Amino acid sequence: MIDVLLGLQWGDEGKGKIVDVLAPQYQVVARFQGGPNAGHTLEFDGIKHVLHQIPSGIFRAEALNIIGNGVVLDPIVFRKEIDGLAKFNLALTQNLIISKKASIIIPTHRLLDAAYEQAKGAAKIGSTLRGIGPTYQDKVARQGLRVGDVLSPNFRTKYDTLVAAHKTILDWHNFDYASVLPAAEDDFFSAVEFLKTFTLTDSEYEVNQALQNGQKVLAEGAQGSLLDIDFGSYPFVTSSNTMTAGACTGLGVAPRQIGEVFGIFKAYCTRVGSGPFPTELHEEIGERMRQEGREFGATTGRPRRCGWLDLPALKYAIMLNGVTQLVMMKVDVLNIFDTIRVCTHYQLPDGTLTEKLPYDLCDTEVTPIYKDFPGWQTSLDGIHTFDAMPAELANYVSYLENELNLPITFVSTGPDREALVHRE
Ligand code: 2SA
Ligand code: MG
Repeated sequence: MIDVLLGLQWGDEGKGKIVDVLAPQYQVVARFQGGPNAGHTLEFDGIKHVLHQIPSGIFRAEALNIIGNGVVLDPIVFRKEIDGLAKFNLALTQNLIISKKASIIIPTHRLLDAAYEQAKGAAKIGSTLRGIGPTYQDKVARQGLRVGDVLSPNFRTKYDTLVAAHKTILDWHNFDYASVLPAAEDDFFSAVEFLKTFTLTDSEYEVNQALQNGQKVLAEGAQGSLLDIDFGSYPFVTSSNTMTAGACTGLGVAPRQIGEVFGIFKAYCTRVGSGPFPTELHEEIGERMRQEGREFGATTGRPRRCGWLDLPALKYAIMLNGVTQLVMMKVDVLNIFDTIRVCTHYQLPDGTLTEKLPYDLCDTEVTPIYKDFPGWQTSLDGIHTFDAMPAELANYVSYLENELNLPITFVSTGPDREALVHRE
């Protein structure tokens, strides 16, 4: 079976840490969507490391890591990531393979991302400007470049054709590219040569062979369910399917092969980029949460918007993903609060209460209805069992399990690999 691990909110739930913790049980760890927009943070042995495109199983020597066909890969970022891993002495060329069917981000995709955002003005998505949207656009338009193309003698011609099309759009937007493109292209083509030193393959065969051999595969989601292109708060979403279903198309596995679905959520909510966020805290309390949780983009450094846990949104994500167990992250960030709030319902403008996400969350002003819990206001250091938790936290966790109808099998109490409560 292939297990899936994904974020149930707007990303940054702490997926990287949990993949790293679970990886020893898996022979294969695979990314199925997204690209260098992701920032998956891992901490161990006093080292903090951020991964963008490389699966978070890379630090476990036994695991084969796959960058799947659903990913959009930037060769320049890839080379930087590999360079950043050099000090860890990992057998990277053996432990990492890349789908030939993954899409390639080229320098003009980044420029287009910036041009589109600029044109939107105040309505901008708040994209990470990593070229994600334009690359998926070209994939769907059936004109994109794929990793396998770099092995073709026609690669340069294909590239030039695509860039010519991009330049027309950039010209139309009056967006300067002449001053930056030549240097970016030099960088790109040398990074492509570097990419060729890795195993580029039809990784759907590898994944299915592994499953047939009885190996365990973990699919690692990026961003979060509420940023999904179909079910997120459109248009303030990313350009891929961030949900369980995306693991099937993004790796080439059949839906019936899906086993456990680990749904990762933070004990509160954050969102980076624009778009609706019903429980957002604007005042001093949001700022305290941001500082305490070190809520700044792992890729862009942007401050993340912070707010209380949103159960209607969480229930929606659980439903869409078929979550089988929950993982609750960053609980220690709430140590400082005397009251912990949870949004149980939304009140619509006409006064009715709902547990469902309205179609037009962008235009409908919903008022969150909260239930308050007393905080535990104590450090959680050294706590590794549910029994050792402060009563207030135990109470809060069991309330959520009841509401969400699922077990919370891990509770994370700090960034380090070891700061974790696990219930068998
Ligand atoms: P994009 O770049 O086209 O995918 O942006 C579209 C929206 O998706 C959001 N998005 C993210 N949200 C949270 N975390 C992400 N990764 C980085 C991180 C982000 C960062 O781990 O912190 O460093 O700023 C991520 N990637 C994309 C984005 O904010 C837009 O709302
Ligand atoms: Mg992140």
